[in-house]
Amino acid sequence: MIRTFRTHEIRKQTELSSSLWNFRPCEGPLSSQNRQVLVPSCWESYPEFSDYRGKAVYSRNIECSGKNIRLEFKGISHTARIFLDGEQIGSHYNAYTPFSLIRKHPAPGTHLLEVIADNRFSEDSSLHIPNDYYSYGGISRGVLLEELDELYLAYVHITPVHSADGWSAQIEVCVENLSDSPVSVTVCSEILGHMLRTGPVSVPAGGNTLISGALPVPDAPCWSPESPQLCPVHTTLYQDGQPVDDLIERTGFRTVTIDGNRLLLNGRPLRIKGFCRHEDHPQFGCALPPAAIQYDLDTIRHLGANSIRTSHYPNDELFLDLCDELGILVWEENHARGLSQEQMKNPNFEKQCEDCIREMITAHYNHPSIYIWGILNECASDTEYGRRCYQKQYDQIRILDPNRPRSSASCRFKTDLCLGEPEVVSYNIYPEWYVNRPTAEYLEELYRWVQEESEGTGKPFLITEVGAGAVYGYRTPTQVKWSEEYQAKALEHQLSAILSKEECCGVYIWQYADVRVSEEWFASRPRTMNNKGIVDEYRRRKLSYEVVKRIFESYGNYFAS
Ligand code: ADA
Repeated sequence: MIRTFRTHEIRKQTELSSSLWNFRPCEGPLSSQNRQVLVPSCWESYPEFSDYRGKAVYSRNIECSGKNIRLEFKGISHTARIFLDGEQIGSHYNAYTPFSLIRKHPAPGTHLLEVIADNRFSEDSSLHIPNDYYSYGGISRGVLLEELDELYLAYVHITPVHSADGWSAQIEVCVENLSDSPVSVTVCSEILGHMLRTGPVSVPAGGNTLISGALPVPDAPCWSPESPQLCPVHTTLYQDGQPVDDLIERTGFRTVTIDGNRLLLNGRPLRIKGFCRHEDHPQFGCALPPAAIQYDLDTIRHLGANSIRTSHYPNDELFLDLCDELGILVWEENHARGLSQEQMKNPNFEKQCEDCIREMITAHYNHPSIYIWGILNECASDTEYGRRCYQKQYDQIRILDPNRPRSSASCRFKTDLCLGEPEVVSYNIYPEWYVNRPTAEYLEELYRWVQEESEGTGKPFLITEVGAGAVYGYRTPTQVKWSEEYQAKALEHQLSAILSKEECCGVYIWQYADVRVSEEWFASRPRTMNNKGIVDEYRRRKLSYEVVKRIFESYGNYFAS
């Protein structure tokens, strides 16, 4: 299962994941051994590979008819090289964004597909570094094999627009032409029986053409956390009047706007009650199967939360499909955590961030659950060099998606230089954990600085991390740090102070579940885990679970208008 719905009726699509592949490490004593493993998976889930950091080869045969083929990889952790019959046909950096490769007219018959995945740390990798989460190895998300004619739909982006006339959909279609001559095409998009026909339009040889149009959908149902109604969008590509390709997407008719210091969802002032969640599990690494993802979403809703922050990277599309269907709001962010100015000066940093943002927004644009794009969690936003990097990434997001607000989770207490560009000001704070001060006092001092001395004055103000550590099962009436009692007490104080502050538009708890961290972090992370989950890595509830549930359930999804 790669998506929760079928994305093609015309295009022939074969799922190469949910099947066994050959696996062989490239280094070490086991490199002579071939074994069969299920893809998607992380090699840390295979016996003897729980801490393997290196390269490995995944391989399998594929059958080709002689038509063009398109291979889509939803995520390979963390650097990939792709080979067909021993010839490299592509490569990709970053575990958390999808990429695709086209091979024109492979000979009919059986071909050998090989993927070399590499999860080593090096100067070549500016974003996957030893960190307070684990960089796994493997083909960690779905793989698709598709057959294409000479023309195909690369993507279809749908923007819901609400006006006095009701709902309409702004539709942008990207048509690619694989042939050696220009071709005239027409496109038809359908939503709830309403049809938008555009063309004929010429698509240059070996190039692409963007085709846009507005489709009134007056009877569109509204998407909201309370009523997450989704609409299929079926787009068909025609050449000489014949259908040659199609793409089925989904949209949710909702608006996200800013009004003063409020985030509005469908015109109502939204209160965020959320969790930061890593894609991490002791049995599956970052390759959580659908049922494990669903379990987490059900638990987060059981806790009275309405949002998840994809800390600190774009998530699997399957996760986003489920959030769309369950009405869970998503803060999705590009891949970065806690990079210093020096680390941001890695020569690969800017391109690797730019690629991640482009791939994230191109692939995830249509998900109504995503209400905001985040960048550069706790990076060097207090330096002039850092400010230039933030500005470039905010500019890139504005071009790719002018309709969603932008933000960045900062830890630069009263020194942040990057609050002028984003629409929302967000901070990670740890009073009563890293900072031994009462939450209400610490929060008020930060808020006053933002309003009176920063460029973030008057903007929506969001707490994107707050929490405390607790080792599951460590119980003590003395309530010392790392005990479950301490975490429950700290979160009671933190959440009460933040959610009772009317100027604050919400909170994300750090974090949903305990997660594995890089071995280099052992000194400050008991069990070499980040233990700030309100459930442990096996999703066993800590004492704080009921505290969070009680407080979250005592606040609605919206402020009084
Ligand atoms: C930071 C960071 C998180 C996590 C947290 C912690 O806020 O954004 O990824 O490391 O600190 O547990 O200290």
